[in-house]
Amino acid sequence: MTFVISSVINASLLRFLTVKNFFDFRPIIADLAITLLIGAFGYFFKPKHQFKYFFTISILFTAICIINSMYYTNYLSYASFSLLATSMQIVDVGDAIVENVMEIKDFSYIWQIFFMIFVHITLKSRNYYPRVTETENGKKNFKYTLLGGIVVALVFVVTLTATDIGRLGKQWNREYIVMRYGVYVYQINDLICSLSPTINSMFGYDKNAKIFRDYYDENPLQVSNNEYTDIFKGKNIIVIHAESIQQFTMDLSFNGKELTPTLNKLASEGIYFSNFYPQESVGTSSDSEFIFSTSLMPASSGTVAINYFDREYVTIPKLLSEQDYYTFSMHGNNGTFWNRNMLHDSFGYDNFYYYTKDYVIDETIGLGLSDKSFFSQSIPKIKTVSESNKNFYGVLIMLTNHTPFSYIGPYSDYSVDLEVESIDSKTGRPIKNTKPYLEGTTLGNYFKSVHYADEAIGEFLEGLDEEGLLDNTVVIIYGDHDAKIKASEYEYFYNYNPQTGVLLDKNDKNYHDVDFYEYELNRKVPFIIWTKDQEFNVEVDKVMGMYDVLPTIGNMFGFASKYALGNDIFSVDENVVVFPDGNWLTDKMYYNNQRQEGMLLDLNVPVSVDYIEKYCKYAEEVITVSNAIITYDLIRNTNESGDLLKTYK
Ligand code: GP9
Ligand code: MN
Repeated sequence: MTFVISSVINASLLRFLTVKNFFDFRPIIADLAITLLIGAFGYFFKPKHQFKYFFTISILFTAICIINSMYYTNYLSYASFSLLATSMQIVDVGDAIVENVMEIKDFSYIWQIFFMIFVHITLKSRNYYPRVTETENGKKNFKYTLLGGIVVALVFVVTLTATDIGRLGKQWNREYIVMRYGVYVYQINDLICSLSPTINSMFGYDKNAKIFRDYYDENPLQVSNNEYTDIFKGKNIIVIHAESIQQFTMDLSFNGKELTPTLNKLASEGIYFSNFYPQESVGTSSDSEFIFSTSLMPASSGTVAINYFDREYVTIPKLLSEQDYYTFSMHGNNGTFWNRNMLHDSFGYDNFYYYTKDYVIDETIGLGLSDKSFFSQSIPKIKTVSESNKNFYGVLIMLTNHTPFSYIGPYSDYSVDLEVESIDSKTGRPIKNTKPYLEGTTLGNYFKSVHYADEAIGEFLEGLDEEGLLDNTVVIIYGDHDAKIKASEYEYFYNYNPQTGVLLDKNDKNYHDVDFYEYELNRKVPFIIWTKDQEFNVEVDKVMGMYDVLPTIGNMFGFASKYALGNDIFSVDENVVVFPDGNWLTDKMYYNNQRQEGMLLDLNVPVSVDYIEKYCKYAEEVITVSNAIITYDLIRNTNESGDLLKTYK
């Protein structure tokens, strides 16, 4: 009883503290069924040993709640066994986790363990175990408890809809599954699904190969023909993967100084996509690299970088190799992080320059080589590449602006407090005063760090220019994902007035509350295509996702992938960005597939139920096809002739 009740309470508590669905009894019934079914097996043990069984399961269940609670704080989703291999990457960002992820509430589930011990000691002191050993019929108790569990499970099953069942099988809508089935069913189901990459590649191949064929038969490659077609054909490309830079930072200034003067300048001189969204999942940086390079979605279970790097993908480096480009990547962290040395090999880069192998470690910030040192050491390498190749494509992956952002202090003199000037009454001279605002906060450190990154990009471009490397080169910059800063940090930023020292109360009518939709929409990142001659100068505010990059720049440089799931933004009427959890965004609506509710972006432009259904179906289709490719290696397996790239223009 203690085990069952405490487990059900903890599972409910987890839902309250994460998805906040307070009034749904259905997951409670599922939690009850699972704990009864698992609890029944306790009767296989003699009463004096039963505690060990229930206690072990309680520790496991408590751990599930704690881990999921922490995970939810960071990713707004739930943990998965498929990420065990991936979690080795997270160990490397350990500081970030302790500083930013753990909260006291994550440990509120521990009471179950103490409660179990307390009840056990009480029973022992009352001589319960010897007494019950004489009278207890273990087999009978097992049977009745199991039967009880089955009846409760049946009651639960009756409440399920076809959508509920479908989503359990696919597992990408994790929030929905926990809301509907409770955390224990979710985690057991996740274990089964996580083993599925191995099991899956043995089963279900034909079904997925058909899904794949049908999709591409219905959606054949549309070769674009618009004013951007081939505009940059034959030019070199330098891509800057800007770690954790969000678009809204470009709109900020402190004390009259722009936060991102370099990005702002590039945006105003080049092609600036101001409504651009990352689509990464738990593979963060590595997912963004993957989506950018392939126009596919990230894996729903595990990560491409760790679990599926060895599949065949049609990538930008491979497509440009067809045009005799020398392709390379560069990074100031070690080559094994995110399995990059394997992943980049699989992407088809001719070379991967990294940290310990190719760079002198003369300045370390946070995870590795500082961005400024990384860039300045990269310039001569790019120069050498340019001298011996007709064209090159180089991707430079930045690092310094990585959570927890707290290392930036000594490298930044950008103030995020309020600096005010006043007149000294004695001397009559102007003096500077500082009023505390964001110094010392995570968001404040983030801003300082973004400013550093922006400065590093500026110095890099100057250095390239001095070497004449910008003359025939297109520079492409993208933020890889958001900085995963908590909503409460933004609320302080918006609601504290450093001038008056007043922090608005939550009940104040002017209080700026950062709700789910505002938070999600604010996750957008910059995407800029810039050339020194500023020939193409336009702002594109149509909503766009990372998977639209390949088709969009492919049209400009003369390549295309028939497996691309995104669109050339200049050839599509209405674009849709599908997120890995099935949520989607158009210029009219952000739809939360987890909760099956949406927000209109313009109240004067309503959408129909058909519209929502159409994009929900589309989101599901795109995620399914992408997973089929990734899991079953369908690009390789369906192209036996091996001339994958020959089918492009
Ligand atoms: C690590 C860097 C950061 O090398 O790319 O990765 P992230 O934690 O953002 O996935
Ligand atoms: Mn990253």
